[in-house]
Amino acid sequence: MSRHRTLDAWIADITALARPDRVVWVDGTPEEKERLIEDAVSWGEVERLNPDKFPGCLYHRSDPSDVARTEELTFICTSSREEAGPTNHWMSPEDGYRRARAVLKDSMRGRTMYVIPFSMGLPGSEFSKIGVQLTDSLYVVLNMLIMTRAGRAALDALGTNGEFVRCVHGKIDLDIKKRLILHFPEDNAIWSTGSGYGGNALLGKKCLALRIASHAARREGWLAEHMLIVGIEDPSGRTEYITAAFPSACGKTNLAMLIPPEPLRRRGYKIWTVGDDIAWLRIGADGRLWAVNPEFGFFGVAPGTNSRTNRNAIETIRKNTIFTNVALGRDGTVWWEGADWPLPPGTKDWLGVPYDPKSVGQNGAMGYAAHPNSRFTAPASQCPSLSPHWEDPRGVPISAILFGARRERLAPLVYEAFDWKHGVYVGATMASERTAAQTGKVGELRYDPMAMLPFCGYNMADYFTHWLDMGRRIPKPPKIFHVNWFRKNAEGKFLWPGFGENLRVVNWILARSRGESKAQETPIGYVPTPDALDLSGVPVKPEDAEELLKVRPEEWEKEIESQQRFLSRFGSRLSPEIWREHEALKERLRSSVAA
Ligand code: GTP
Ligand code: SPV
Ligand code: MN
Repeated sequence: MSRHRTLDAWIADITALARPDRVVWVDGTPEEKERLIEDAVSWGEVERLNPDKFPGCLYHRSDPSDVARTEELTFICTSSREEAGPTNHWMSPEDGYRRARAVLKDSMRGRTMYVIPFSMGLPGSEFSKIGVQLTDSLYVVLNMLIMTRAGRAALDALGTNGEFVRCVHGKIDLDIKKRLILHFPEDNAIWSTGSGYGGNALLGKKCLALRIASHAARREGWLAEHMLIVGIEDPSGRTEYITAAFPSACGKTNLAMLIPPEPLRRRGYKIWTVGDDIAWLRIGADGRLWAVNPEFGFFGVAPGTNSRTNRNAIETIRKNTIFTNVALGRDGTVWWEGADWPLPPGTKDWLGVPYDPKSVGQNGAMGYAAHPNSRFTAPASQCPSLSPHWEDPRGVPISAILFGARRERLAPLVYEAFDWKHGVYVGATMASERTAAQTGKVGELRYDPMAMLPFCGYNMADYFTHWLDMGRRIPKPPKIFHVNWFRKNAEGKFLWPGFGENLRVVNWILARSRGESKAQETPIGYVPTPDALDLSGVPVKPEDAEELLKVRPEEWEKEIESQQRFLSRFGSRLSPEIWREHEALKERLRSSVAA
């Protein structure tokens, strides 16, 4: 029971429907966490890792059918289909509630239902949002305690009549046939059934902080985005912040925690992590755009993480971290593809099958020891590069916005949009190769505007219009850029070393944002002149450096035809300004090819 009548009535309603044996309120104390871990261990939901090597860390294996977001089972339940738009799956609110209630009915018999009050953003700050998640999954509770500010403080911030997002989660039996991830933005409600996986089940994250929040942000004049936030301190001691929207598993965590390459580190460059996945952006009193990270932890991709690619992440996950679907050694240590430590003895893969690197591909685990979308859940507070401003309720001022994609061809390493409107077009026509973060065919190219395709809680045509409106309303808007760390050569090798070296590109971006540094104009935007990017000591051959920055108008003419087909899906709802940008790009390409 709380002091909040509406909250209590709602909990009573769900309790009567799902019929748990017990209802337990989560208050967020360390003693409580220890008790919850003990229960989770005794029920087999998690195992403790080696207490010497990974103190306070837990290991969890998902159901094999439940290892990534299931976008085809994710719905926006608005009164009209038009409101959800052509890129979202839609269900009427009546159908949504009816189906979810039928699945949830009696499903918690014999189980405990946990009540998790949580705050996205600092509890009590004017920009934060409170949610309350009901769940029958202890694994979800333990993750929520890391990813959100959960417990007493959130409940206190709610008072006796504060607004909150009602988040109902039932893992049921993790049956994909009972899986539904439903959003009711008109009611401030989320219902998720049949999955225990991160983005499907930790409802504060993608469901609340992106889908529900983006819907609210349009009404209230701000932006909820799938973006990292990072500060770059230069040798003079000045720190400037950028945000970057990259699709799932395309490098946000890595850029947010970047380690400067040795020569730049020696000159005094430092990186300050503010957030790695979600940014809420508002116009500040000074006319600039300010960004807040509403999360409290990192839910990061494990494979590829090592002390060379991301030492900050490795330091972050040494303790109090939950590892999901990675490989597990007999000694209680973890391993994954791309780890730079030896395979532990007696390793079992993410399915629990003994892992023999010599017979890879024959053990039913897709040939991997760790699932490609295996993850760590770690407290942000443990990150060595965490910014002192990461909990500043005003956020940090943004100097540049980056859109980025995974494209083996076409898109150069970096280019700058001509202005905000053109930048919105660049974001709206972002295409990226699919990754393992969602079910579906890895590698297939798909449009993922602003990296928000799976996360926009309303019609994306209206979302583009909202971005255009924001541009008019921000007195001092950040410049917009597009980056691509993933261009490949004919042999299929990455042309760009990426990771720490990405700071070279970010430095050019920041210089351009200050009106410094040189660029050449191309039909798609400004590209650095060959001497403008500081590549000293970067292991890239001169011909590869040239290729990385090359813009081929003939190739872009094909691209723009497919952009046109994509944009046409939005019909008359698409802003004419987007079409004007499209025509202008077409014209620039035509005259460039003709010349
Ligand atoms: P979500 O948490 O799914 O939203 O993903 P994210 O955007 O935070 O992705 P993350 O930083 O975890 O990167 C995903 C994968 O991309 C990892 O396997 C990384 O090793 C790899 N990666 C990240 N940055 C780079 C880069 O600069 N170059 C290359 N080649 N790979 C990179
Ligand atoms: C993503 O898929 O973009 C993630 C992981 O950040 S999840 O929380 O599952 O959405
Ligand atoms: Mn993400």
